[in-house]
Amino acid sequence: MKLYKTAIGVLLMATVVSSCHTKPSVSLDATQSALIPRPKVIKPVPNSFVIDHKTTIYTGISDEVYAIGMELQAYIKKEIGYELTVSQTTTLDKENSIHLILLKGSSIDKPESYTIDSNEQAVFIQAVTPEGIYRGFQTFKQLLPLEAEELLEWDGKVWAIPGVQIQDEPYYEYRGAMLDVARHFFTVKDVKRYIDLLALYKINTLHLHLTDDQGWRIEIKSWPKLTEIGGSTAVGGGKGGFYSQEEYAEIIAYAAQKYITIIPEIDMPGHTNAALASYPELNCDGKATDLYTGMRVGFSSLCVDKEVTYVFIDDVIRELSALTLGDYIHLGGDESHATSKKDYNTFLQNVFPIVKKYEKKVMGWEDIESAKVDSSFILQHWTSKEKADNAASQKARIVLSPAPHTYLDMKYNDSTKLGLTWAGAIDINKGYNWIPSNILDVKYKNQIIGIESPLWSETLTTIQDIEYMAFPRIIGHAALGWNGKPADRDNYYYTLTKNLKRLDKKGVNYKR
Ligand code: TNX
Repeated sequence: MKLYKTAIGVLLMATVVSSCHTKPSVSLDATQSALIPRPKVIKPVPNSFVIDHKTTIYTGISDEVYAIGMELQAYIKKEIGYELTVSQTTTLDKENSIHLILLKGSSIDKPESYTIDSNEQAVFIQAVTPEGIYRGFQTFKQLLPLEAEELLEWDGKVWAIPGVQIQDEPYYEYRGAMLDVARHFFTVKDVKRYIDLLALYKINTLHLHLTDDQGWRIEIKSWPKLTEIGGSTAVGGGKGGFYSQEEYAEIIAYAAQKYITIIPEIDMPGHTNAALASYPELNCDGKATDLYTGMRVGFSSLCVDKEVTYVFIDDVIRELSALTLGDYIHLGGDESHATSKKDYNTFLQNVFPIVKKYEKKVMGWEDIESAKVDSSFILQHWTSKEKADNAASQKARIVLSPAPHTYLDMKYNDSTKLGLTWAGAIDINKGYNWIPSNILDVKYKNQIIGIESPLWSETLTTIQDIEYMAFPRIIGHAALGWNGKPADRDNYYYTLTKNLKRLDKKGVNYKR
């Protein structure tokens, strides 16, 4: 028996069976890995799989799975320096190999389900979709110890994944984050960094709040002033910014590689001052408003009676749909206090068919239920149980973002410098300890498709701010979405604390 040299090694015992050329036999305990979200079934098996420089990754012929194999290769290279061979084939030889296997149909039925089997000889990550393999790859990374260990009498670093059989699938199909890039603008690089972090916890949707009173952040070629004027500032009067369509497409493609769907939101008829300041004709009185850099809500409205309003929306939805890979366009619809109830419903009934015309479906905040929705809609609950229940009674599918649990822009506690307070403080416990299926009337339980964590950016200006407010609370939301309910609290805290060391390594500015 040899002990590893480093401190964490105290837990890890290894037997060097023979010379330097044979892999050491290592026995790690899979139940000690800090896996978040927790897989449905974990069965430890005795012997661990040791990665060495001769380990080969087999992906089969699928280009998508091969791309995941390449990402796995890059990860191992970065962590321990071994550049493993990635073979776009399958093999019967199971010696010293990691297999990403795309199954054809099978008892695994949800698209993101996967299994991991690892033993002394090989590791198998199997799923019926590349997406499932990708989710399994995230678990695989969490199974690996944080650091490769220098093992005495072994020529090189030892990095081993515990022997284990895992069967896993998500409880909810929709596990989302929302980022407000309108109140303050965040660069493509910032958004990619956020995507990287979300993917680690199997979040599969990123809703981008692209427009609001303070800024219009997506280029619309047929209405260029939206970004020229409307994108030129931000809360507090900073310089603003926007994504060109090319940059936006780059974000979408980047997210897609991590099996994250981007849902764009163009908020309307309220939250539209940036558009109203850019084009006078969108205002009922024909006069452009001033740009707005404050934090009030509910004062702006598109002009419901003007034909040009719908020409404008048609152009925006057409250009945006052409860029959108997912099925949904989010129309906002919240806090339209400057639009009469009647106008609000008329407006939305005019706009819904435009989204349909471009072969997309409508997502909106729960408020849009008043305009009549159906099962093709996703409505997002944030504050009114009554509206969310009404939406569900019209057969809409529901994403839960109850503000008192999921609003990442709420302060953790009184001493948090960033953030707002209107929905109350949200500490780790408040964020994690709630049961999604209890939020709506119980008869609508099956219409809940998942949860989403909105991060409004009135008070946030940097990626460090984003990281601070999102982490670690969003990890709890990701776990809730995957597991359907919170785990035992002590167990969760223990696992979370351990897991956060991975974020330390990435330099994430999470709230300690
Ligand atoms: C409410 S949540 C809003 C946003 C604000 C947020 C601040 C929702 C649909 N609307 O306009 O940014 O509160 O927490």
